[in-house]
Amino acid sequence: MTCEPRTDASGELRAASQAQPNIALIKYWGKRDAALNLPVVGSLSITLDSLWTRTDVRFVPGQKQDQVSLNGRSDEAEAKRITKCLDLLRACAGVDYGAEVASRNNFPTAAGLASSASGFAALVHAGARALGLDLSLEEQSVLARRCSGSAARSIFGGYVEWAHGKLADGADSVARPLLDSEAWPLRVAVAITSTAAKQVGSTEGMRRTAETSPYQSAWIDTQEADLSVARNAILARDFDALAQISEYSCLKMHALALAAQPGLLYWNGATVECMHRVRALRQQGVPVFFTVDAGPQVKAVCAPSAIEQVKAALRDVPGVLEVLDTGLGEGARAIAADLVEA
Ligand code: 2P0
Repeated sequence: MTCEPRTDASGELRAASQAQPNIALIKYWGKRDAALNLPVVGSLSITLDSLWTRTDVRFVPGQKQDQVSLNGRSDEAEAKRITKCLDLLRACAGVDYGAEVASRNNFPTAAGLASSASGFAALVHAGARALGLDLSLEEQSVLARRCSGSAARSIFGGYVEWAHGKLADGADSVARPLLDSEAWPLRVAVAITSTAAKQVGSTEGMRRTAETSPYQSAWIDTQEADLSVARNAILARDFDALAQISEYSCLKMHALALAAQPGLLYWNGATVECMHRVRALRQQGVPVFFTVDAGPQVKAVCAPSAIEQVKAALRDVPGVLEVLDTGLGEGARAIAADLVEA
Protein backbone atom coordinates (compact mmCIF):
# COMPACT_ATOMS: atom_id res chain seq x y z
CA MET A 1 0.00 0.00 0.00
CA THR A 2 1.32 3.44 -0.88
CA CYS A 3 0.44 6.22 1.49
CA GLU A 4 1.35 9.46 -0.24
CA PRO A 5 -0.43 12.50 1.14
CA ARG A 6 -1.96 14.57 -1.64
CA THR A 7 0.09 17.72 -2.19
CA ASP A 8 -3.00 19.79 -2.90
CA ALA A 9 -4.55 19.21 0.52
CA SER A 10 -5.59 22.65 1.67
CA GLY A 11 -7.82 24.41 4.14
CA GLU A 12 -9.21 22.54 7.15
CA LEU A 13 -8.04 18.96 7.60
CA ARG A 14 -11.60 17.77 8.10
CA ALA A 15 -13.95 15.24 6.54
CA ALA A 16 -17.06 13.30 7.49
CA SER A 17 -18.15 9.86 6.33
CA GLN A 18 -20.92 7.35 6.83
CA ALA A 19 -20.58 3.58 6.88
CA GLN A 20 -23.05 0.84 7.68
CA PRO A 21 -22.67 -2.33 9.70
CA ASN A 22 -22.29 -5.58 7.87
CA ILE A 23 -23.56 -8.99 8.88
CA ALA A 24 -21.44 -12.01 8.15
CA LEU A 25 -23.24 -14.95 6.55
CA ILE A 26 -20.02 -16.97 6.59
CA LYS A 27 -18.46 -15.93 9.87
CA TYR A 28 -15.07 -14.51 10.82
CA TRP A 29 -13.86 -15.92 14.14
CA GLY A 30 -10.17 -16.27 15.02
CA LYS A 31 -6.96 -14.41 14.16
CA ARG A 32 -3.73 -15.67 12.63
CA ASP A 33 -2.03 -12.42 13.71
CA ALA A 34 -3.61 -10.44 16.54
CA ALA A 35 -1.44 -7.33 16.09
CA LEU A 36 -2.34 -6.97 12.41
CA ASN A 37 -5.86 -8.37 12.83
CA LEU A 38 -5.33 -11.09 10.26
CA PRO A 39 -8.09 -13.71 10.29
CA VAL A 40 -7.61 -17.48 10.31
CA VAL A 41 -10.54 -17.81 7.91
CA GLY A 42 -12.11 -15.83 5.09
CA SER A 43 -15.66 -14.51 5.58
CA LEU A 44 -18.60 -13.26 3.56
CA SER A 45 -21.06 -10.56 4.53
CA ILE A 46 -23.92 -8.29 3.55
CA THR A 47 -23.71 -4.55 4.18
CA LEU A 48 -26.89 -2.98 5.58
CA ASP A 49 -28.46 0.36 4.66
CA SER A 50 -30.64 1.93 7.32
CA LEU A 51 -28.36 1.39 10.33
CA TRP A 52 -25.34 3.68 10.21
CA THR A 53 -22.34 5.27 11.86
CA ARG A 54 -21.58 8.87 10.91
CA THR A 55 -18.17 10.21 11.84
CA ASP A 56 -16.60 13.66 11.60
CA VAL A 57 -12.78 13.82 11.83
CA ARG A 58 -10.79 17.04 12.14
CA PHE A 59 -7.01 16.99 12.48
CA VAL A 60 -5.65 20.03 14.31
CA PRO A 61 -1.98 20.95 13.68
CA GLY A 62 -0.28 21.53 17.03
CA GLN A 63 -2.86 19.52 19.02
CA LYS A 64 -1.20 16.69 20.98
CA GLN A 65 -4.13 14.49 22.05
CA ASP A 66 -7.15 13.11 20.26
CA GLN A 67 -10.56 14.18 21.52
CA VAL A 68 -13.28 11.64 20.92
CA SER A 69 -17.02 11.91 21.35
CA LEU A 70 -19.15 8.81 20.74
CA ASN A 71 -22.89 9.38 20.70
CA GLY A 72 -22.19 12.64 22.54
CA ARG A 73 -20.14 11.01 25.33
CA SER A 74 -16.53 10.20 26.01
CA ASP A 75 -15.54 6.52 26.23
CA GLU A 76 -11.96 5.86 27.30
CA ALA A 77 -11.66 2.29 26.01
CA GLU A 78 -13.07 3.15 22.60
CA ALA A 79 -11.01 6.37 22.47
CA LYS A 80 -7.83 4.26 22.79
CA ARG A 81 -8.84 2.06 19.85
CA ILE A 82 -9.70 5.17 17.84
CA THR A 83 -6.30 6.73 18.60
CA LYS A 84 -4.57 3.52 17.46
CA CYS A 85 -6.55 3.64 14.23
CA LEU A 86 -5.80 7.34 13.70
CA ASP A 87 -2.10 6.55 14.32
CA LEU A 88 -2.14 4.32 11.21
CA LEU A 89 -3.53 7.21 9.15
CA ARG A 90 -1.07 9.68 10.69
CA ALA A 91 1.81 7.32 9.88
CA CYS A 92 0.61 7.17 6.25
CA ALA A 93 0.47 10.94 6.02
CA GLY A 94 3.66 11.59 8.01
CA VAL A 95 1.96 13.91 10.51
CA ASP A 96 1.46 13.86 14.27
CA TYR A 97 -1.58 16.11 14.62
CA GLY A 98 -4.18 15.28 17.23
CA ALA A 99 -7.73 14.92 15.99
CA GLU A 100 -11.23 15.82 17.09
CA VAL A 101 -13.56 12.94 16.36
CA ALA A 102 -17.33 12.99 16.73
CA SER A 103 -19.19 9.81 15.88
CA ARG A 104 -22.79 8.75 16.15
CA ASN A 105 -24.64 5.46 15.64
CA ASN A 106 -28.38 5.20 15.08
CA PHE A 107 -28.44 1.70 16.69
CA PRO A 108 -27.26 0.10 19.97
CA THR A 109 -23.47 0.07 20.33
CA ALA A 110 -21.44 -3.06 21.26
CA ALA A 111 -24.39 -5.45 21.48
CA GLY A 112 -23.60 -7.68 18.52
CA LEU A 113 -24.74 -5.26 15.85
CA ALA A 114 -21.31 -4.71 14.32
CA SER A 115 -20.86 -1.16 15.59
CA SER A 116 -17.09 -1.58 15.39
CA ALA A 117 -17.38 -2.54 11.70
CA SER A 118 -19.30 0.56 10.68
CA GLY A 119 -17.43 2.69 13.22
CA PHE A 120 -13.92 1.94 12.00
CA ALA A 121 -14.93 1.90 8.32
CA ALA A 122 -16.37 5.41 8.73
CA LEU A 123 -13.32 6.54 10.74
CA VAL A 124 -10.79 5.34 8.15
CA HIS A 125 -12.84 6.71 5.25
CA ALA A 126 -13.21 10.16 6.88
CA GLY A 127 -9.71 10.26 8.40
CA ALA A 128 -7.98 9.40 5.11
CA ARG A 129 -9.86 12.17 3.32
CA ALA A 130 -9.25 14.66 6.12
CA LEU A 131 -5.50 14.09 5.73
CA GLY A 132 -5.69 14.26 1.92
CA LEU A 133 -4.56 10.65 1.55
CA ASP A 134 -5.36 9.21 -1.83
CA LEU A 135 -6.24 5.63 -0.85
CA SER A 136 -8.18 3.16 -2.96
CA LEU A 137 -11.14 1.41 -1.32
CA GLU A 138 -9.06 -1.78 -1.05
CA GLU A 139 -6.32 0.16 0.74
CA GLN A 140 -8.95 1.64 3.06
CA SER A 141 -10.25 -1.90 3.66
CA VAL A 142 -6.75 -3.00 4.74
CA LEU A 143 -6.47 -0.08 7.17
CA ALA A 144 -10.00 -0.60 8.51
CA ARG A 145 -9.18 -4.30 9.04
CA ARG A 146 -6.25 -3.37 11.25
CA CYS A 147 -8.60 -1.32 13.46
CA SER A 148 -11.35 -3.99 13.67
CA GLY A 149 -11.42 -7.09 11.49
CA SER A 150 -15.00 -6.89 10.30
CA ALA A 151 -14.57 -3.19 9.41
CA ALA A 152 -12.64 -4.35 6.32
CA ARG A 153 -15.99 -5.51 4.89
CA SER A 154 -18.00 -2.33 5.69
CA ILE A 155 -15.87 -0.28 3.30
CA PHE A 156 -17.88 -1.96 0.53
CA GLY A 157 -21.62 -2.31 -0.08
CA GLY A 158 -23.79 -5.28 -1.00
CA TYR A 159 -22.30 -8.77 -0.79
CA VAL A 160 -18.64 -8.67 0.28
CA GLU A 161 -15.95 -11.30 0.76
CA TRP A 162 -12.91 -10.75 2.99
CA ALA A 163 -9.97 -13.01 2.16
CA HIS A 164 -7.91 -14.39 5.02
CA GLY A 165 -4.81 -13.91 2.87
CA LYS A 166 -1.50 -15.66 3.19
CA LEU A 167 1.07 -12.86 3.40
CA ALA A 168 2.64 -12.16 6.79
CA ASP A 169 2.12 -8.40 6.44
CA GLY A 170 -1.59 -8.86 5.59
CA ALA A 171 -1.46 -6.96 2.30
CA ASP A 172 -3.64 -9.69 0.74
CA SER A 173 -6.15 -9.84 3.61
CA VAL A 174 -8.53 -7.45 1.95
CA ALA A 175 -12.28 -7.32 1.39
CA ARG A 176 -13.73 -7.13 -2.10
CA PRO A 177 -17.29 -6.67 -3.38
CA LEU A 178 -18.92 -9.81 -4.77
CA LEU A 179 -22.35 -8.56 -5.87
CA ASP A 180 -24.17 -5.20 -5.66
CA SER A 181 -27.06 -4.85 -3.25
CA GLU A 182 -29.46 -3.94 -6.12
CA ALA A 183 -28.57 -7.17 -7.93
CA TRP A 184 -30.19 -9.19 -5.11
CA PRO A 185 -31.96 -6.82 -2.70
CA LEU A 186 -32.65 -9.08 0.26
CA ARG A 187 -33.99 -7.56 3.47
CA VAL A 188 -33.03 -8.06 7.09
CA ALA A 189 -35.20 -7.93 10.22
CA VAL A 190 -33.09 -7.44 13.33
CA ALA A 191 -34.68 -8.65 16.57
CA ILE A 192 -33.19 -6.71 19.49
CA THR A 193 -33.36 -8.90 22.59
CA SER A 194 -31.05 -6.85 24.83
CA THR A 195 -29.41 -3.43 24.63
CA ALA A 196 -26.72 -4.24 27.22
CA ALA A 197 -23.09 -4.24 26.05
CA LYS A 198 -21.80 -7.81 25.77
CA GLN A 199 -19.68 -9.21 28.59
CA VAL A 200 -16.94 -10.70 26.42
CA GLY A 201 -15.91 -8.68 23.36
CA SER A 202 -15.10 -10.35 20.06
CA THR A 203 -11.33 -9.85 20.30
CA GLU A 204 -11.16 -11.55 23.71
CA GLY A 205 -13.69 -14.18 22.63
CA MET A 206 -11.62 -15.12 19.58
CA ARG A 207 -8.43 -15.34 21.64
CA ARG A 208 -10.07 -17.56 24.23
CA THR A 209 -11.59 -19.77 21.54
CA ALA A 210 -8.28 -20.26 19.71
CA GLU A 211 -6.53 -21.17 22.94
CA THR A 212 -9.12 -23.51 24.43
CA SER A 213 -11.77 -24.73 21.98
CA PRO A 214 -11.11 -28.27 20.72
CA TYR A 215 -13.00 -27.43 17.52
CA GLN A 216 -10.65 -24.68 16.30
CA SER A 217 -8.85 -26.77 13.67
CA ALA A 218 -12.12 -28.22 12.31
CA TRP A 219 -13.46 -24.67 12.03
CA ILE A 220 -10.46 -23.59 9.96
CA ASP A 221 -10.45 -26.75 7.82
CA THR A 222 -14.10 -26.46 6.76
CA GLN A 223 -14.32 -22.72 6.06
CA GLU A 224 -13.14 -22.67 2.44
CA ALA A 225 -15.87 -25.12 1.42
CA ASP A 226 -18.52 -22.96 3.13
CA LEU A 227 -17.25 -19.84 1.39
CA SER A 228 -17.41 -21.56 -1.97
CA VAL A 229 -21.01 -22.71 -1.42
CA ALA A 230 -22.08 -19.23 -0.25
CA ARG A 231 -20.30 -17.46 -3.11
CA ASN A 232 -22.02 -19.70 -5.67
CA ALA A 233 -25.40 -19.29 -3.97
CA ILE A 234 -25.07 -15.51 -4.09
CA LEU A 235 -23.95 -15.39 -7.70
CA ALA A 236 -26.86 -17.71 -8.64
CA ARG A 237 -29.34 -15.82 -6.36
CA ASP A 238 -30.17 -19.22 -4.84
CA PHE A 239 -31.97 -18.30 -1.60
CA ASP A 240 -32.37 -21.83 -0.25
CA ALA A 241 -28.70 -22.64 -0.73
CA LEU A 242 -27.68 -19.39 0.95
CA ALA A 243 -30.09 -20.05 3.83
CA GLN A 244 -28.67 -23.52 4.50
CA ILE A 245 -25.01 -22.51 4.40
CA SER A 246 -25.53 -19.31 6.41
CA GLU A 247 -27.34 -21.00 9.30
CA TYR A 248 -24.72 -23.74 9.23
CA SER A 249 -21.84 -21.24 9.48
CA CYS A 250 -23.59 -19.32 12.27
CA LEU A 251 -24.30 -22.39 14.37
CA LYS A 252 -20.82 -23.78 13.72
CA MET A 253 -19.20 -20.55 14.92
CA HIS A 254 -21.29 -20.57 18.08
CA ALA A 255 -20.55 -24.28 18.68
CA LEU A 256 -16.85 -23.44 18.38
CA ALA A 257 -17.16 -20.58 20.86
CA LEU A 258 -19.46 -22.49 23.22
CA ALA A 259 -16.71 -25.12 23.49
CA ALA A 260 -14.12 -22.58 24.70
CA GLN A 261 -13.19 -22.53 28.40
CA PRO A 262 -15.07 -20.83 29.91
CA GLY A 263 -17.66 -21.23 27.17
CA LEU A 264 -18.85 -18.16 25.27
CA LEU A 265 -22.63 -18.01 25.43
CA TYR A 266 -23.77 -14.95 23.50
CA TRP A 267 -27.47 -15.94 23.38
CA ASN A 268 -30.36 -15.35 25.74
CA GLY A 269 -33.66 -17.20 25.76
CA ALA A 270 -35.29 -14.85 23.26
CA THR A 271 -32.35 -15.35 20.87
CA VAL A 272 -33.02 -19.08 20.78
CA GLU A 273 -36.77 -18.63 20.46
CA CYS A 274 -36.26 -16.26 17.49
CA MET A 275 -34.12 -18.90 15.77
CA HIS A 276 -36.92 -21.46 16.22
CA ARG A 277 -39.49 -18.98 14.85
CA VAL A 278 -37.39 -18.33 11.77
CA ARG A 279 -37.00 -22.04 11.09
CA ALA A 280 -40.74 -22.59 11.58
CA LEU A 281 -41.47 -19.83 9.05
CA ARG A 282 -39.09 -21.40 6.56
CA GLN A 283 -40.76 -24.77 6.97
CA GLN A 284 -44.02 -23.04 6.04
CA GLY A 285 -42.37 -21.87 2.81
CA VAL A 286 -41.36 -18.33 3.86
CA PRO A 287 -37.94 -17.46 2.38
CA VAL A 288 -36.05 -16.47 5.55
CA PHE A 289 -33.00 -17.61 7.50
CA PHE A 290 -31.30 -16.47 10.69
CA THR A 291 -27.81 -15.45 11.65
CA VAL A 292 -26.47 -14.42 15.07
CA ASP A 293 -23.16 -12.72 15.87
CA ALA A 294 -21.23 -12.21 19.12
CA GLY A 295 -24.31 -10.90 20.90
CA PRO A 296 -27.95 -11.79 21.55
CA GLN A 297 -29.63 -10.12 18.55
CA VAL A 298 -31.09 -12.24 15.78
CA LYS A 299 -30.82 -11.12 12.18
CA ALA A 300 -33.44 -12.68 9.93
CA VAL A 301 -32.50 -12.38 6.27
CA CYS A 302 -35.43 -12.69 3.90
CA ALA A 303 -36.88 -12.03 0.48
CA PRO A 304 -38.43 -8.53 0.23
CA SER A 305 -41.93 -10.03 -0.07
CA ALA A 306 -41.56 -11.74 3.34
CA ILE A 307 -40.32 -8.82 5.45
CA GLU A 308 -43.64 -7.86 7.09
CA GLN A 309 -44.46 -11.46 8.01
CA VAL A 310 -40.95 -12.00 9.43
CA LYS A 311 -41.09 -8.78 11.47
CA ALA A 312 -44.50 -9.68 12.88
CA ALA A 313 -43.33 -13.19 13.84
CA LEU A 314 -40.23 -11.85 15.63
CA ARG A 315 -42.16 -9.07 17.40
CA ASP A 316 -44.36 -11.79 18.81
CA VAL A 317 -41.48 -13.57 20.58
CA PRO A 318 -41.41 -12.87 24.35
CA GLY A 319 -38.25 -10.94 25.21
CA VAL A 320 -37.94 -9.21 21.85
CA LEU A 321 -37.69 -5.49 22.64
CA GLU A 322 -37.82 -4.15 19.13
CA VAL A 323 -37.50 -5.31 15.53
CA LEU A 324 -35.49 -3.16 13.14
CA ASP A 325 -35.89 -3.46 9.40
CA THR A 326 -33.20 -2.77 6.85
CA GLY A 327 -32.27 -3.48 3.28
CA LEU A 328 -28.80 -3.93 1.86
CA GLY A 329 -26.77 -0.81 1.25
CA GLU A 330 -23.67 0.88 -0.04
CA GLY A 331 -20.17 1.03 1.31
CA ALA A 332 -18.45 3.89 3.16
CA ARG A 333 -18.98 7.31 1.62
CA ALA A 334 -18.49 11.02 2.19
CA ILE A 335 -21.25 13.02 3.89
CA ALA A 336 -21.68 16.63 4.99
CA ALA A 337 -20.21 17.19 8.47
CA ASP A 338 -23.47 18.69 9.81
CA LEU A 339 -25.18 15.31 9.30
CA VAL A 340 -23.10 13.87 12.17
CA GLU A 341 -24.68 16.12 14.79
CA ALA A 342 -28.11 16.40 13.16
C1 2P0 B 1 -18.20 -11.57 11.84
N1 2P0 B 1 -17.90 -11.17 14.26
O1 2P0 B 1 -17.76 -12.20 10.87
C2 2P0 B 1 -17.96 -12.15 13.21
C3 2P0 B 1 -19.03 -13.08 13.61
C4 2P0 B 1 -18.72 -11.51 15.36
C5 2P0 B 1 -19.25 -12.85 15.06
O2 2P0 B 1 -16.41 -9.91 13.19
O3 2P0 B 1 -11.26 -8.20 17.16
O4 2P0 B 1 -15.43 -6.67 16.08
O5 2P0 B 1 -12.08 -6.08 16.11
O6 2P0 B 1 -11.33 -7.99 14.68
O7 2P0 B 1 -14.48 -7.44 13.86
C6 2P0 B 1 -16.83 -9.26 15.36
O8 2P0 B 1 -15.48 -9.09 15.47
O9 2P0 B 1 -13.42 -8.17 16.03
C7 2P0 B 1 -17.04 -10.14 14.21
P1 2P0 B 1 -11.95 -7.58 16.00
P2 2P0 B 1 -14.72 -7.70 15.30
O10 2P0 B 1 -18.88 -10.54 11.69
